[in-house]
Amino acid sequence: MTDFYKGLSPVKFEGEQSTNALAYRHYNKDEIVAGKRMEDHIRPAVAYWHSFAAEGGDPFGGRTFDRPWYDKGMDGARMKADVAFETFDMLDVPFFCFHDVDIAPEGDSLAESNKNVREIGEIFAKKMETSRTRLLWGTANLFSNRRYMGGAATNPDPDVFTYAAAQVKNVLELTHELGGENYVLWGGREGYETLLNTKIGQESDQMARFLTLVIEHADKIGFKGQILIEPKPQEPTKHQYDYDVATVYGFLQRYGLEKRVKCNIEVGHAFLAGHSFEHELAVASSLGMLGSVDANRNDLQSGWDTDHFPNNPGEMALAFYYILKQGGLGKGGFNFDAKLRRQSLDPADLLYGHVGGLDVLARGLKAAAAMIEDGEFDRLLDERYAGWQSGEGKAILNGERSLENLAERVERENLQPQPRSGRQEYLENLVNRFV
Ligand code: XLS
Ligand code: NI
Ligand code: NI
Repeated sequence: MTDFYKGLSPVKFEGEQSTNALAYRHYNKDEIVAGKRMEDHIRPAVAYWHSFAAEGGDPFGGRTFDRPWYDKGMDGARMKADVAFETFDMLDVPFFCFHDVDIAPEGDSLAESNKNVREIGEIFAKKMETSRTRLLWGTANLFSNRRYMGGAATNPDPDVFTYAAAQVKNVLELTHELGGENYVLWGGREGYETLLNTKIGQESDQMARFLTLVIEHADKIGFKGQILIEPKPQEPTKHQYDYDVATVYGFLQRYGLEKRVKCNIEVGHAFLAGHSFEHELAVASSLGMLGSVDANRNDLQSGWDTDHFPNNPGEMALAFYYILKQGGLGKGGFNFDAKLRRQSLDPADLLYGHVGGLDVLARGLKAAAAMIEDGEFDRLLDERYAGWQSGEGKAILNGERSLENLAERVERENLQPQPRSGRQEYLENLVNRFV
């Protein structure tokens, strides 16, 4: 044990009446909601990077946090792993996620970097023999090092593509060995700063080739996890190719990969794309692409990916509505991908962020389950589209009517469609009844 959380006790569920800031008030992992344990619905994960590698810096100033593992090379990485697993225990969470560079320092060559990553991977494997925390997903950081400034898979230089591929091979294999349930590709710098130096079509082909290589290698090593693309419209590049769920789907379909890949949808990325979080979930779910979630939101005034912990139960209720309607996230889960604010210096702050976030997720889940159980919402939705279930509506959808047929019918029956209320305010109130 390190003394990082000295004086603090593990977070437990104490119920709504509790005033203990380090207790769950709504997240009760074993409580059955809609036929399943709460934990099995949410599958929450701590993000290694924001929780243990972020330093509180912003564009105007560097590090504000003071962690005992900073600047200590591999010794620091080992201490960081100790504190990470202590954090998972303190929070009693079933999952974590990492990038290669979060867990171990980069070396002078890829061989050395990979060796460092592998060494910490072995420590993880050892800790996972006694810890109950599992790996939700692994990923490679293909965006921080300056070699990737012009992209990784989409770089104009094939050597950069090659280097990135070698990096992914290592992390994919480690993810597999650690029993990871997913592998994530977020297109860090897969985009452009200016069209003046960019061939879009060429870069798209490169990106598809890269993804295909990843899928082929996953198959080769017997990785049964889900491969996920995390859409984001901008930041760090001015324009990111994986703009939103619909764009990613179009890309995958164009290269015949849509059956092999799903999406990891991040709340804040949805906002940056000019959508709501639930829009992205609804679109993904309708396309069979809803795989997993990054639960972090943005400061809505900032126009930036600020990675705040979730704090809006209403938003999460709508999210869980789509998740429950599709029968859950399967291998996916809710990765926090959230970081502490620059002034939140204390170890306890790391716990507060996750405790509050998990309680918000639990409230959202319970509200959505109640909404579905009540049935009014679904009934109204079905009623609105009922015309398509039989008769003329069904015949149109089945391709049994031509434009001529339809025109004839309007004339024959002197068709006068009657507008009906969309009842938006009523529906919004209905949702709030359960939140
Ligand atoms: C950045 C992304 C990143 C991915 C993992 O905006 O959210 O953190 O989740 O590479
Ligand atoms: Ni993310
Ligand atoms: Ni993000």
